[in-house]
Amino acid sequence: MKLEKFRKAVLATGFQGFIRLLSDFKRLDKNRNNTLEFSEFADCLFNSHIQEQFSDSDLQFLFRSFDLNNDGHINFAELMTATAGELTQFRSDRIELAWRRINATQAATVPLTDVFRHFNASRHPAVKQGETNEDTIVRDFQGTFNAHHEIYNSFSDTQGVSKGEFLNFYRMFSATVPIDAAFN
Ligand SMILES: [Ca+2]
Ligand SMILES: [Ca+2]
Repeated sequence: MKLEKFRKAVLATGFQGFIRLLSDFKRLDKNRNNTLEFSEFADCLFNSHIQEQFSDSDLQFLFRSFDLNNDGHINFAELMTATAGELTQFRSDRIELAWRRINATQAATVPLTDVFRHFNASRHPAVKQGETNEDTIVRDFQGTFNAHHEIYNSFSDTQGVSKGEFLNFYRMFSATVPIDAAFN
């Protein structure tokens, strides 16, 4: 299915694929209204690393699939939802648990620095297997979280991370940063 093909193409490259998708979104929203119209969306895929796998009719189909509320625009949340797909109950419970650990006082938002402070790369499978080191994972995590944070908040200058934002980030990233081992 086309949507599955798109997800796999983005997620196959992990952090890098996702960062590219984020920067495409930002760059190709030419009229700066924080949504992608069809022409902007088509540019996004044609100019990225995954374009060659989609025909014109695929793009039309994807655009309609992404535009969940059917208003002719794809906003960032819609793009994320379509790309990340549905979480299993198990994953979603683990993400909730991590959020409660970070946000012990149950505030509406937590500072970005609190999210970073709780992140622990030492149990990441790639670190354990000696494929990479903790510094690299931490740098990737912070860079990607920051990029997501800016877009999620429409580039308004905010330091707070909401639960919705955290869940959204991890919906996308459960494939590349295993939540089970990630937070103290
Ligand atoms: Ca736009
Ligand atoms: Ca829409």
